[in-house]
Amino acid sequence: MHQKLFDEFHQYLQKEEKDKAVVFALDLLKNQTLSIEQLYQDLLTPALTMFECEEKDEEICIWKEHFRTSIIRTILESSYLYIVERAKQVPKKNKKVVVLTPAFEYHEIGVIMVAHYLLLEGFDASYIGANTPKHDILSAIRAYHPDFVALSVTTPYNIVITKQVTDEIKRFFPEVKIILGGQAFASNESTHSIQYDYLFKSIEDLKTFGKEVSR
Ligand code: B12
Repeated sequence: MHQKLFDEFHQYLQKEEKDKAVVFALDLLKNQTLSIEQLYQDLLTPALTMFECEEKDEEICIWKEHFRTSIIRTILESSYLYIVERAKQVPKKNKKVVVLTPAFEYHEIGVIMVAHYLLLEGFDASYIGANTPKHDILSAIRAYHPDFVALSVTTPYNIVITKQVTDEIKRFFPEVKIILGGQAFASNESTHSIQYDYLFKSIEDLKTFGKEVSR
C-alpha cells in the first residue's frame, strides 16, 4: 500500500477537486511512480470501498458517491492509453473474453478494472457494459465467439439473475468458460447453485490464471 500517495489522492477526493485528483493519478502513471495495477489497487479501489459519508452530509451522500465514482471512472478511462502501450509488449494469447455485469448490477468500476487486467495479461478482452440483459449477453456470445465470459456481481440479490444467465450460457454455449468475481461471492455458499468454471477472489488469482492459460 502506498499510504502517502493514497492520503494525498484522498484529500483531493474529499474536497471534490476532480482536476487535481485526475492529474495527480495520471502523473503517477506518466512518471512511472506506480504501475497500473498499483494505481488501481492501492489508490482507486480503497478510495471507493472506504467511501463514507459524514453524518452532516447524509442528505447529499448519494450525489457525493456518484461524483466520487465519476472521478475514478475518468481516471480509469484515461489510463486506457497506458494499457494499450503496455499491452503491446505482452504476448497475445489469442483468447477472447467478454466482460460484463448482468442485468440489475450497476456496480461497474471493478469490472472495468478486470477488463484492463485481462488486456495486460494478453487476452482480447471486451467490456460490453453494466446492467446487461440476458438476451444481449447471449447475442454478444453469438457475435464474438469468446473463449470466456467474465461476470462481475456486487450485490448479493443479483446472484439469482446470475444463475439464470450462467444456466443459459451453459445450455446454448457449453464450450464457453464462465469466470465469476466480485463482492457478491465473498462467501462460498453464494455460488453453490451456479454453473461456472472459475471463481476469482483476488486480482492475484486473475493474474495466475492469465499465466496458466496458454497461447
Ligand atoms: C460506487 C458504489 C455504487 C455506485 C456504482 C456506480 C458505478 N458506476 O459503478 C452506485 C451509486 C450506482 C451504487 C448503487 C447501489 N449500491 Co453501491 N456501492 C458503491 C461503493 C461505494 C463502491 C463500489 C466500487 O466501485 N468499489 C471499487 C471496486 C474496484 O471494487 P469491487 O467492485 O469490489 O471490485 C474489485 C473486486 O471485487 C474484483 N472484481 C469485481 N468484479 C470482478 C469480476 C471478476 C470476473 C473478477 C475476477 C474480479 C472482480 O476486482 C475489483 C478490483 O479489485 C460500494 C462500497 C464498497 N464497499 O465497495 C457500495 C456498495 C457495493 N453498494 C451497496 C448497495 C447496497 C447499493 C444499492 C443497493 C444502494 C441502493 N439502496 O440503491 C445500489 C445497487 C445498484 C445496483 N442495482 O447495482 C452495498 C452492497 C452491500 C451488499 N452486500 O448488498 C455497498 C457495499 C455499500 C455498503 N457498504 O452498504 N453503488
